[in-house]
Amino acid sequence: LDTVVMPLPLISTSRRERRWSDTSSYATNKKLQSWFQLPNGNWELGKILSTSGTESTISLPDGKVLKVKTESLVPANPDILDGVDDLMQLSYLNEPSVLYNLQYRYNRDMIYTKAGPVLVAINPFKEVPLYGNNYIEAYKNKSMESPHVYAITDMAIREMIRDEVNQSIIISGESGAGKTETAKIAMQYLAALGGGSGIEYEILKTNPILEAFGNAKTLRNDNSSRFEALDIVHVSKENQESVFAMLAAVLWLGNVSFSVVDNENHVEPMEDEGLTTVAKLIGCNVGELKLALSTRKMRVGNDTIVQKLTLSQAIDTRDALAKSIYSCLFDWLVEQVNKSLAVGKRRTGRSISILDIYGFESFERNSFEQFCINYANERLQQHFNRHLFKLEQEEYIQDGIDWAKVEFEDNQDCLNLFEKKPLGLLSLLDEESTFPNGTDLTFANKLKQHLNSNSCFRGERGKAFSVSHYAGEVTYDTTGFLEKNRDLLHLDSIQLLSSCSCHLPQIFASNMLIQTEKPIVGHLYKAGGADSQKLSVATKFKGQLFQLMQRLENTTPHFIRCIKPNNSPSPGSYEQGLVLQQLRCCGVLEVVRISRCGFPTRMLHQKFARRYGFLLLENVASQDPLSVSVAILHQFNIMPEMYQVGYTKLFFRTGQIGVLEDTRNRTLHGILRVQSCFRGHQA
Ligand code: AOV
Ligand code: MG
Repeated sequence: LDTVVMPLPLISTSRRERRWSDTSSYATNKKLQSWFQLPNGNWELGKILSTSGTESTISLPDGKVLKVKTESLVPANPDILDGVDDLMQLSYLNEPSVLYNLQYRYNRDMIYTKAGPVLVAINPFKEVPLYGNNYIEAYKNKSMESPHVYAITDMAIREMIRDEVNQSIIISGESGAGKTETAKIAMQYLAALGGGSGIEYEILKTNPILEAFGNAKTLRNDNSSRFEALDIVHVSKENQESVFAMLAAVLWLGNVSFSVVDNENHVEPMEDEGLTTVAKLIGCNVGELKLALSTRKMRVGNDTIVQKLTLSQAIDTRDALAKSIYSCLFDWLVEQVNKSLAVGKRRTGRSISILDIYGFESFERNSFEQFCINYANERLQQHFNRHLFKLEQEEYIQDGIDWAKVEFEDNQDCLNLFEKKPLGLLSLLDEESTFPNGTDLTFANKLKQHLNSNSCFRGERGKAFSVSHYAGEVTYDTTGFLEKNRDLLHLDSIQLLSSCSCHLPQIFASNMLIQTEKPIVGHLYKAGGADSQKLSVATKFKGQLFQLMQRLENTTPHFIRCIKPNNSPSPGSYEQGLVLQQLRCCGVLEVVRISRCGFPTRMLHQKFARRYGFLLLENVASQDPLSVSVAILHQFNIMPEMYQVGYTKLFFRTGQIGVLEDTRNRTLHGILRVQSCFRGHQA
């Protein structure tokens, strides 16, 4: 599943490429180094030997001399800027320069680079000597400042304390780019700051449990040491037994086989060891289980009809049952872990959330799963855009500071394609899922009929359609969309599970049905006395996604962009085209451009005056916040080009507030020391 096939970027003709290069302002002249694009798309550094008219002569490192169109050359940075640790420091900001800078660092195991406020992390696919206690210490006491997950986590902690606002660390990138590893590295830092015993340490320890259950491969290697872990999060011995009983039930379900029982090809499960063991494990009788696996109750009007299942329907039902036991079990575990972490813990009320989700996926064949995953990534991308481009610039303009707008790639059209009602991908999918006669083909045709006017949509042959995502075009095959969206778990299985007497009944009871105000998909199901409907999978997914986004909106975000340098995966290999495509997707150059001319740090006049006012040599207690602020700026010699005074806030370029913070901290520590000396003296 990890091999991702991405369309190769059209490097020379892309619209973005034009905008991104600084060629227009570049007057070519002798001896300058310049980027030249080879036919294979890679960039090569050449020396300009001469320029006449629209043509230039360049020499490549291998000695070749070429005549090329001057306008096709892209300026290279002087050697002294090789491998700068923040792309903001590049004199020429263009794609080949950025690619080269990242590669230069990558080759030296410097996998982290700042792109303004964003941390770019390139997957090393090998162990790199950048982690552990010595590094953590160095970042903690600021003796080390090169870009790192530790540094960004440290910043989140400081800002949480300074601004009294919840923080989030949002990690994105393609599948296999290193998101989960990065999340663990961030947690490592938090755990170390907690002194090895705090809640952060326990959170870190919950990782193996969640990973073991969240990953089908490890499930097969279930072993006693993991059993590393259930004790730590205080799952009782009895519940541990039940957890393993449920896992066993899932495995045994796979062994249930069917035999044909009539001449219409209807089937029933064989009454063998598999069936009886499952019944025993989940706590129902064999007859009930048999019925649930061979029939389907449907409500038509006021009548209930019982439909017998064919082999393929029965297999689907069996698998759906296994999957739902597994997913309920997982939800239950997450709940236990959360409960265990909350018990008796001191809560400060402020939090740092670390978000690690599945990355953008584009395979040769893409189905409903990729559809959901890529939709989620599209939302996350919008969050990124909103924070780094839109809100940022709106704030400048609102507060009346001098500012020339920077354009960015907006993905609102694509989100509309998914979310618009009633004519969007999700609505149409739900609608078609409720039609008894709806098929994947009628669904595909409906999309083509209604969505052709959206520029992000393209109908393909047969049952397929394409979406232009921010990260590239993906073609989806609608085969199986309707069934997957309806969710194969039928009423009979739900009833079976909610009535069974297994040892973890709370696992099943509540998770199965979600109560809503109006029916969205399917029939009205009645269970547990309450009227509830089953939501479609896509609608549930969208709901969860919106909740997530809402939570993130209330935090100060810190972004980490993980990059996969090759598809092999192997250490040391850096494929320019692949990296470039990912950099374009997440708008790295635009972010750098904004940050270079932007003012990322800002503070209300009042807060600024309160925070640093006491450092002033003159007494200004009676003055208004703006005057105090200006006095502080003067005393600390902050240059006029380094800040702007807005109507309500002061805006600073990167790094400026650091000097003030340091002085403040030193002064405060000094005062505290004096106070404690004084107290010691008294005692
Ligand atoms: P993902 O989380 O981004 O994919 P992972 O974090 O699982 O990707 O990383 C994939 C593999 O890359 C890991 O198993 C490691 O072998 C390697 N790797 C990543 N980061 C590092 C690092 N800092 N140092 C060493 N090796 C690393 V997905 O969850 O599939 O979207 O769905
Ligand atoms: Mg992952």
